[in-house]
Amino acid sequence: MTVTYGCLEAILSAMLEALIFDVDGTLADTERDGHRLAFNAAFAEIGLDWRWDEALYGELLEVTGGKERIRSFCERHAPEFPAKADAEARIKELHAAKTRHYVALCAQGIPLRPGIERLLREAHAAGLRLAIATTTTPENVSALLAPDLLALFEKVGAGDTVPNKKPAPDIYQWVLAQLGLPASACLAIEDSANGLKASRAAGLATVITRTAYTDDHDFSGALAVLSDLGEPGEASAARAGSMHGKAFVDLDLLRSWHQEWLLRADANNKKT
Ligand code: XBP
Ligand code: MG
Repeated sequence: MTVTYGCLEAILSAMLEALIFDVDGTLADTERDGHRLAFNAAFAEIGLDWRWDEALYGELLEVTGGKERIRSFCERHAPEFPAKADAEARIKELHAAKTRHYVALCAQGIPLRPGIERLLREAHAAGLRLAIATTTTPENVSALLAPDLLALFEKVGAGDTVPNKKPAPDIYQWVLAQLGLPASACLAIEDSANGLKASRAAGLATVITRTAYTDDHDFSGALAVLSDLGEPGEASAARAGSMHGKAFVDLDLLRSWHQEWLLRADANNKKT
């Protein structure tokens, strides 16, 4: 592959301008001890004998969006429910109760994943723009993040802002439009196959930090697949992608991965 100097210069000058973070499973490991417990608390409050254990919830996570997840559960496990005339209204009522319980759980404190606060502050201090692209509701984002961390995000794309939830690219396309940036100037951080499909369909280079629920997902096309972002003294384990000799993910490493991605994209363009 011959890369002309001018072309290489153009590629290398394409700065990384923004980081776009997923929320659930990425900023914090919220699914098992947050959302799942909130769903069960809502079912109990409304008088339904549904209980989502960890194994069932892992299956149900294939469907993104709380309302969509309840509907999918009903179709498979409670077929009499969606047949009711007021099923949609009752799903909305259930989801509103669930969100109340989730916000209460967040108030007790759900810890951020390793490296998240460190990288957010490092990136913000270096002038990178930060945004969120999530399937969960805006109130859940505000409940999870301390005000000073939430304030670092310029745009929050969440929940029903877009008609199609992940793995559709809609929420990432909405965030890119709000930022006024091309995908090539940004990098996404995700935890799941649905999230990766969404970010890649929006043209974004994507770093994966796996969770117990997503450990066996297909992460083909990710820039790197990591245990987490790591911390000084708490090394990140890379299942795919090179850490370039670093023990944890910092802005310098993200910039290196972004450049590698641009060069690969340019080489692929030349092949076509
Ligand atoms: C994960 C989701 C969300 C949560 C539940 O979102 O799919 O639906 O599981 O939250 P992310 P809601 O894109 O951040 O990984 O009940 O508010 O949908
Ligand atoms: Mg996620």
